[in-house]
Amino acid sequence: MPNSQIPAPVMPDTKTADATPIWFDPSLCLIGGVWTPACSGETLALVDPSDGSNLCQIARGGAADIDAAVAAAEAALAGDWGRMTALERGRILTRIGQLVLERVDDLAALEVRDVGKPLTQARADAVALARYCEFYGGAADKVHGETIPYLDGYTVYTLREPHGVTGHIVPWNYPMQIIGRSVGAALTMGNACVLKPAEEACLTALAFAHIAQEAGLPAGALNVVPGIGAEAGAALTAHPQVHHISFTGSVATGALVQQAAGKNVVPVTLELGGKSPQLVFDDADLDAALPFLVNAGIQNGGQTCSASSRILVQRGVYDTVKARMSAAYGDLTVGPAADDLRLGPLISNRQKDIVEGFLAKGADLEIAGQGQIVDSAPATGAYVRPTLFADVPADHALAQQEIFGPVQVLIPFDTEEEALEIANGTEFGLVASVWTRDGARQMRLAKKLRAGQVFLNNYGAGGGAELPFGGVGKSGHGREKGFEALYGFSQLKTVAAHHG
Ligand code: TXE
Repeated sequence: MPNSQIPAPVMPDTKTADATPIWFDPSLCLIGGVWTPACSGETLALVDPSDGSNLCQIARGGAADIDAAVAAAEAALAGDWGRMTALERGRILTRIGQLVLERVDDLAALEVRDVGKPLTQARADAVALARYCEFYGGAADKVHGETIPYLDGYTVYTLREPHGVTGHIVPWNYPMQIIGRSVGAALTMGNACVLKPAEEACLTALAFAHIAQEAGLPAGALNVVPGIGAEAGAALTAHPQVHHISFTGSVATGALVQQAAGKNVVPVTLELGGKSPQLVFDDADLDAALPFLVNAGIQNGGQTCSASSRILVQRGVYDTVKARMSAAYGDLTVGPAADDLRLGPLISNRQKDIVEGFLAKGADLEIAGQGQIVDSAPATGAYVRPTLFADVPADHALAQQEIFGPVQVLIPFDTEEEALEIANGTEFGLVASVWTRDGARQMRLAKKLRAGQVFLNNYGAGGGAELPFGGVGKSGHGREKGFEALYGFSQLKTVAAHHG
């Protein structure tokens, strides 16, 4: 179990010469610009999911560390960071982005070991982190208030101001991307951040903080406290001096975070995953669709909030799509992240157990396709075979619940109305995609699909930093990415001057 507390040594020697070069001490928190052990002195083991070995020890931060981090953030707001102009903040963000780009390989190497992400996908995440910093760096001085025509004798204008101290609780599936979109946007608007990375994977969060320091981010503008969710995470969300909370994770924990924030009456942004569908109509360009149909389900081992776990196919092309996806699944290989296959291990054996539990629930269903785990994959790694189920009833557990593993279901439909009803028929609503050449149908469905993002004849649109992202229903609320995030990480003040 990745969360088990294992006291010192700080840098275990379980890795040989090919071990990840961790160029910083991973057992420390960053508080007020100083790298320091957790107040308790305790550490947690970080596990390499490719083989189950101990990678290193990280700090087991707790309430006292969160208190210190929040105080450091308040001091930064009262000091250099709080006085900085938007242009200066933007320059720092841009510099962070440049340094991230220079260190893409170093960051990717950390993620390969820590998350079990195949190298190509880990590199893509590092590039995306740089992109968020570049995008927000450039946007920093382009977000502004407005003047409002009002009564005679008044001049009214609005100011966009930071919330103050923002809390960021990040999961293990895309640490770099989620830090980029959340911390990047919060810093851009002049907030001071306290980041609590996931206990399963936090090396790139720490690396990012080192890079931010190198880029000249003032002390206390970004503080990082690794630790267990119920300890450091809960302390952060309950802290009365935290003025905004951004959370990405499970529905159950998201509900706890919202409750805690509610007690202090602070806004939250919740991104809680989904059961995102792709709707394939008879007139779809199947050659274009096929790579997206499969990849959107198995990328990062299906551990993606916007994974497409439901493939809805109109009857006229159902057998063709099933046969082609089945063949594609036959080509999928799973193995150690360093081998850079299509799939690496899942994040942990705990996650593997969850996914295998879902596979067991599908025992009565037809398996239309499965990938292979390569022989060289250690038995101690968290590997599961990607699996495609066919003819799955829309109300089946596999078609309703988030699995967070490489599992997709094929669901046949006859009419557009039926497809819409099935697509909107879960408690989630993160993203959805429609494959059809019929322009009117595209427009109708784009309006009626219950989702925060809709893709027409594509899936994910490359995940651009520019595109507002977030869900409806149990997928959460609030939007990250794009300018929308900058509005979310700021509050509007109206100033009304009476001058006669
Ligand atoms: O999530 P948690 P877990 C889903 C996915 C997965 C399931 C469980 O279905 O199988 O959640 O994963 C912190 N107060 N997603 O257990 O518990 C925790 O330390 C404050 C979807 O990892 O939500 C970590 O940093 N924080 C998802 C973060 O919350 C707490 C990504 C996520 O952990 C806390 C990950 C508490 N009481 C999982 N308890 C997505 N939307 O992409 C935990 N945390």
